[in-house]
Amino acid sequence: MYILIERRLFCLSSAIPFIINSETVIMSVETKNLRNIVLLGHSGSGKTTFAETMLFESKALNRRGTVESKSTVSDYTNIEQDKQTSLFTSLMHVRWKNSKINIIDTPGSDDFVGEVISSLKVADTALVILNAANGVEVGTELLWEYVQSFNTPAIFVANQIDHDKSDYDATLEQAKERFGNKVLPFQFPLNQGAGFTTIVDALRMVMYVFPEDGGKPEKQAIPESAIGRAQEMHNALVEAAAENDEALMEKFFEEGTLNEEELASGLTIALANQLIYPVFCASATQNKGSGRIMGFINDIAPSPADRPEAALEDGGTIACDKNGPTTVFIYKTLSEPQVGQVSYFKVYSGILSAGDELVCNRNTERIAQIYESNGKIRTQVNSLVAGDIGATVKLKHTHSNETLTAKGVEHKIEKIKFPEPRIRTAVVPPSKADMEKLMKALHQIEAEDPTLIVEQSIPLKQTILHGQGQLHLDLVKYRIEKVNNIKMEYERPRIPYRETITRMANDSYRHKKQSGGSGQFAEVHMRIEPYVENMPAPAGLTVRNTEIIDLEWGGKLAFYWCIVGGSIDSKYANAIKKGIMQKMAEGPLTGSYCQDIRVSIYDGKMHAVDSNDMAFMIAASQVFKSAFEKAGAQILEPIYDVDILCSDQVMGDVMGDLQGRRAMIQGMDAEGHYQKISAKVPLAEMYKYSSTLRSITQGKAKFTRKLSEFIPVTHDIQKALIRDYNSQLQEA
Ligand SMILES: Nc1nc2c(ncn2[C@@H]2O[C@H](COP(=O)(O)OP(=O)(O)OP(=O)(O)O)[C@@H](O)[C@H]2O)c(=O)[nH]1
Ligand SMILES: [Mg+2]
Repeated sequence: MYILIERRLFCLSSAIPFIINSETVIMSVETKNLRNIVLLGHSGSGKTTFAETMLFESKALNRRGTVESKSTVSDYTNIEQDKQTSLFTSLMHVRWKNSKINIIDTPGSDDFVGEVISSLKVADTALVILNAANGVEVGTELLWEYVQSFNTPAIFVANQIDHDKSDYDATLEQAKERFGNKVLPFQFPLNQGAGFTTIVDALRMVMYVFPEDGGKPEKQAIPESAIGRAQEMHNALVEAAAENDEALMEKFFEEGTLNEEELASGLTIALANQLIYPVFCASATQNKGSGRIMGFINDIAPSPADRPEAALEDGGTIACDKNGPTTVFIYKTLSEPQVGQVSYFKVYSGILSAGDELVCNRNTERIAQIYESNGKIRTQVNSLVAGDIGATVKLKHTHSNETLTAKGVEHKIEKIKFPEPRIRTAVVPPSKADMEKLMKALHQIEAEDPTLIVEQSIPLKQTILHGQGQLHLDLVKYRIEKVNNIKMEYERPRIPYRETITRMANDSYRHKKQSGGSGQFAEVHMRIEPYVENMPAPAGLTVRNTEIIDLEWGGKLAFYWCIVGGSIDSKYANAIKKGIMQKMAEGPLTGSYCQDIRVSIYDGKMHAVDSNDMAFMIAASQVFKSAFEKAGAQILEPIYDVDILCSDQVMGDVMGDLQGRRAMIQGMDAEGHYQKISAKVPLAEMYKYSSTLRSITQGKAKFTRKLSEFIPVTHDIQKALIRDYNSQLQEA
């Protein structure tokens, strides 16, 4: 299929205006010719620079930018250029031989793992960039878990071979050790380090010698000194290619080798099924090696149609077929100055054409323009076929992680699951006038970034942001200040404590008010006890009715109606329950949520004229408070399960720091070259943990956390918390 493409100017960033002339080009794009590649790897391994060299080598660029001169195609936003690191995924594409290769560059920092996950969702091959001077770094190991969970075929690139400290063999060994024996070298450098020029290619059995400033290499015969190693590698590749196809295996046994076509066919199967992880070498800064890797991607990497069918929300699957119903999944949105929301998508099925009307959640969206993208430069196209990745602007109703389909088609692509937040902060409330603007802006960022959660906490009386790390939260602040022009400060977030009781207590309260006409009267007798599942019925009471309520903040309220002889009409039960719930939402000790309490209403009084729902609500709330205080009231604090992955050298520092955080170490396990420490840590001790961990380990550790349980605080902490709360009440 040939698509007419009109090339125009689109300046979407406030960074540097970009101008290109209008022209019209004809390009061929068939699903089988598409290659969707995601660049992954530890921060600083060279992903963005590698993307730049791919663009340059394929002539999509005529001048190569650098991260240092803030001129790469991928890192085009001001903040990425300021920080000299990628913060958002960025979509680019090149033409190489028959293929259109879509390239998604991702940030290596663990704070932006959401960007990695959404890119892996739509990519068909991962290009894992290793820094050959550092070997396999912790960020890459963590990313590998996601590559595995998406079953994405992967190719390793040992980058920075020109680095003084480059050690290809050590990097290869580490990769085998961490990622298994499917890691298979296709190349090795002959002269790594400052004078790097030469790569031996064991697939083609040829040597590539690069000019000093990189680019197209000269092919030469492999020298005697390297032929043995090259042949050994080649044999391993031939064996790997033959292994997964009976016909190839037979041929291999008969003839002891395979021809080029057979080799390609076997390797294609092996790569697509994650039976091999090829390793290549490169220097991104010196523009050496990317051409061969793009050639391999063109020849061997799977097209979107070669991957398993995509999972749908309803449990079914959908084939990547241009004749299927148009199905478009938004994997990322980003608002940009002067443009508004840009939505990045993959066409999972059918053909998306400009002007199409598609449906998402019963809302019709007209897709007015479709773009191919190279960072901030977007080129308008008429249509994109199944498997292709592109961008559109100004969608009104459709957000990240949602599916647009042709009218009458109901299915949805299975949503991306994002990890739990790892860090929280509170926002210092701005002026009343700015508050509304701030909340709107925060919710806009939240809609674009599913790893950010904005919570307006009523019990904590704070706006809390939950994110992935300090850098992540700093980025939110930067965007609010620079894009929305609202001053924003962070402060220490309060802790969501819980309150409960430790023993049984009985109490009663009479609410009586006589003011002018009709008065208010209600008397409630209540027993409260700590609630545990399957506890025996309250001793000495006659239970008429029971209700176990799951509280929205966690834990339970067991509400027992034990009135005999009609001392309170059962029509007031709901009002009584409401009064209790009101108090449970603002606990008697510190205003925190209460949980796991059984309340039995066993006696009371009512008045024929003066009793009403309001009176019973007040009486119930009062008696709950006074009974609670008699029942060994206890404050509980949230405890998190924290898993830290770190290298041996920094383990002592990580443990020392944990000890200062009241942590309870649960275990230590070796994971490859890393240690995994599992600990239970009170949330109150986790403030700014992500920056502390980064600084004490120089970035050589990563952590995840998950709410584990609420446990009682010590007597001293409880006293201090109650004192603080009471002084806050007096100040208010
Ligand atoms: N010597 C050498 N330096 C490189 C090479 N590739 C990248 N660098 C340098 O490494 C640093 C990081 O490069 P980036 O391309 O920003 O790395 P990245 O993987 O995109 O980093 P994040 O976006 O932070 O995850 C820059 O200073 C690059 O110039 C290489 O092949 N050789
Ligand atoms: Mg980068």
